[in-house]
Amino acid sequence: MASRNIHVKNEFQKRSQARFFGQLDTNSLPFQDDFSSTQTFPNPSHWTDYQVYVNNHMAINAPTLGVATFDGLNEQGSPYDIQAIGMSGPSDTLTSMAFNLQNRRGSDSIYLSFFYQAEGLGEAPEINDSLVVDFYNKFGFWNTVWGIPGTSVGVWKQVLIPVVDTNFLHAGFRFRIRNYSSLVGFLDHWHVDYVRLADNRLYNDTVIYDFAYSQTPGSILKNGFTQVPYLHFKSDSSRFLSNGHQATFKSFGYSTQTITTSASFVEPRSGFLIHTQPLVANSTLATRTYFPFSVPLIGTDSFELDAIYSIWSNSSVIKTNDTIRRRYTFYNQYAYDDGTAEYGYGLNTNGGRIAYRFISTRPDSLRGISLSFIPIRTDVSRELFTLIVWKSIPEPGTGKGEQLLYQSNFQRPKYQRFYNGFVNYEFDSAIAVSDTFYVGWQQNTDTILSLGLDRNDTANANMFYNVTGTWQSSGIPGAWMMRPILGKNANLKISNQEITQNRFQVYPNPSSDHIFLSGLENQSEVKYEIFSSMGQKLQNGIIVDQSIRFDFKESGLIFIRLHLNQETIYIRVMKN
Ligand SMILES: [Ca+2]
Ligand SMILES: [Ca+2]
Ligand SMILES: [Ca+2]
Repeated sequence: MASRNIHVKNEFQKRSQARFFGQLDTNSLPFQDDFSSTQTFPNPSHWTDYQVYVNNHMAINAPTLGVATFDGLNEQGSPYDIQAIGMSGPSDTLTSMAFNLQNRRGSDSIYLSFFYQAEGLGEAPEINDSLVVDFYNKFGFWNTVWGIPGTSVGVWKQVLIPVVDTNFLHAGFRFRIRNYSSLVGFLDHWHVDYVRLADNRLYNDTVIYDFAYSQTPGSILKNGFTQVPYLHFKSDSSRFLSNGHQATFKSFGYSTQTITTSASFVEPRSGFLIHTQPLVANSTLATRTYFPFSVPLIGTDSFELDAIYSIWSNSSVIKTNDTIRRRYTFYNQYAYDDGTAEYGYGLNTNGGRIAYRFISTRPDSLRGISLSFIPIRTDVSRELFTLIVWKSIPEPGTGKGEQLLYQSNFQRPKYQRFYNGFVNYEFDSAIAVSDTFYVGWQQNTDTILSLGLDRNDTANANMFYNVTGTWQSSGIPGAWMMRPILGKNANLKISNQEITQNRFQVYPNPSSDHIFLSGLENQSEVKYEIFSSMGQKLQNGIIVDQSIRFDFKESGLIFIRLHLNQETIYIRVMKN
């Protein structure tokens, strides 16, 4: 699996080496990073490597927006060594830039601190796994100064480590956090947040001062949908819109203040502001309710909506955690999942079946099923299953019969190269569906197929499995990453930008002067255009060496439109 990504890896190595030799480029005290300024990769102006996964969905109740997740996957989202079953070894490393501590003394009382959580919504690290901290000494060696064995106790803890030993007080001091884990995949998770290195601290200096978002805001859609087909939404949006939703922020350290927050709804391709709603209230009112509004349908067959929540306060220390986004897509799928897997789901029984219930608000054509398999423990891409569509199944307690609509034999799990990629399984002919229908499979193996399980959402009321001959409700909380594809249009291109961003990784993001795009290896002559969030064209050209160098000054959110062989896609980048 790794060989497909050699070019990407070379780019990473180049960048890592450039950082390593560019040691003039130092961080200064006080230093803090709460992983809210970037997605997927850590901020390259603070860190010299790219192995941790920066995200906002793997931890439970993170201190602030964004955590660095350590697991058994490398920076390309592939297992370090899928053959090394049952072994624990060094996995992800997060290394700081250098700090010049040459003229510092022990009495400066410099401490490193950070918060960590084991497991979260992932898989608990075992006792022979660990999270460790190393300091780089003046003799050029790494010394391990702290470590903790794996645990399933998932409470957030803060650790403070003194930097007083004179061996560490030198011009090229660096620290790194790393983990030992299973090397075979998406396992043994640790989450790290709010890293601080500062002087004049005490061993009990645990209080931070900030206002921040952490949790994903509530949904504007009801019945657990994260995506709805465009024409279904258009025909009666009131069947899908909730009667108000909530977003919660956190206050750290300060006494009560008046805090303004806002919810804004933006069409991301054009930057068109559809609706905005400010709220002014006491900071103790952390959970705020935003009311429904009419959603205009922009576009003819697809539409996206970004809900953007912001905190407006001069007391907020880290500004990048003052804004959180949630995206809604209206195109050709129903979805209960948020597009990010926290866990793998599967049955270990040959002949086992799963069925996912959907209720279509209008008669439509089912074109296929979109599935996200995640690499975990074993590569199962040679195993077989049968895709199935049912009109009805005997749900527990209903007495209904089983009625098959379609089946397609000899399917195999296919992986996308990065986290959370979906693969479309197209049917050879469209299936007419209306009202209730079920999509799922029967597996022809005892091996767990590891379908992505989104644990930020729960759709268990719609999830059924059958290993004994009797259909039962699935009790493992979450939402399967399985989506029916509906519509007249047989062209199954995916318009969801989140997915696009997973197919085409962009780094660094945010960036000030250039970006690299991976995932374009098989494309020739890719033309691009760059637009501001207001829709103004800033630059265009042809992509050379999978990179784009910006030659405009505008900063903020920009959109890059790529013209590929079959499709046109948009990628969103934050430019500094
Ligand atoms: Ca954070
Ligand atoms: Ca903040
Ligand atoms: Ca998720």
